[in-house]
Amino acid sequence: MSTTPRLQRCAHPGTLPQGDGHDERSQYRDDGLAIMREGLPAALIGDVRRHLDGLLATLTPGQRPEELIEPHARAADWRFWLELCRHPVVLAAVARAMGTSELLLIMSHLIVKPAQDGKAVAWHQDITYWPSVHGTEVGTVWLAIDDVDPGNGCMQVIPRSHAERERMQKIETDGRDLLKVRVAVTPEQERLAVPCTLTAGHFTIHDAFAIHGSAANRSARRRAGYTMRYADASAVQVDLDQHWVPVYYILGDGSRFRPGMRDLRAGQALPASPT
Ligand SMILES: O=C(O)CCC(=O)C(=O)O
Repeated sequence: MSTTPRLQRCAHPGTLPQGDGHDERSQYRDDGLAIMREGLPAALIGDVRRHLDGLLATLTPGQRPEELIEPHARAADWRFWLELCRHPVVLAAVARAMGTSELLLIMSHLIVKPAQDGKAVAWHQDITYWPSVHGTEVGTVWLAIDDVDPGNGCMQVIPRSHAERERMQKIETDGRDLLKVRVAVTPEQERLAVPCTLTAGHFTIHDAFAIHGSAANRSARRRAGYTMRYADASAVQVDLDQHWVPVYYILGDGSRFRPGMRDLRAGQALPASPT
């Protein structure tokens, strides 16, 4: 049975799926992509935009806005981004989609494609980028900060490309895209790709093996998104010495907390320092 029509339907903001979480779990498990039915409040997204504008104002000449890496650990306003990563709506959605109640926050990245000259992100699988992450159950939240659609280079995901759990070879690109490498995708796969059209505040979750990417932004509209990456703490070990940012134990009953992690479950104070 093809699941593509369901995803295409869900990819439009007016028709985000309704349900009790079962849909999200089955979409994520079967398709490698879940489009969440509940978004973040508009007032919070207004704050996110203000914080983002503040970061963009500090970019030095030559620094690309697609490369605002780990703001929850590196930005002057890291507290804001870290709190966003443990927003209860986000955590509940990730737990439902991934089918776990034990979560680590392992990374985050603001990918901002400015109007007219936003870079493409070539087809890739996230799982091949993190040598310190041992295990495969990692999901990425892609939170829309602006309204995003194919016109301004929204993310596209190839449904069910995660299913074989196969790590594909990276091939060099011409270097004009963000990653400068890609994986080989057939025309048939490309035809099936689902555009993640989202209203600001809504978000998707994709599996670390799912092939995804996005086109350059040549439109007059900015395309900003915040990716927050979560590992299932019951299935993934992170090498804390090798990992470049702190690992936060962000949801769970305490059984998967390990020395060296930071406990950031609901009710825990933010750390004194981001690193
Ligand atoms: O923002 C994009 O277009 C790509 C995002 C991405 O590659 C990721 O979230 O892993």
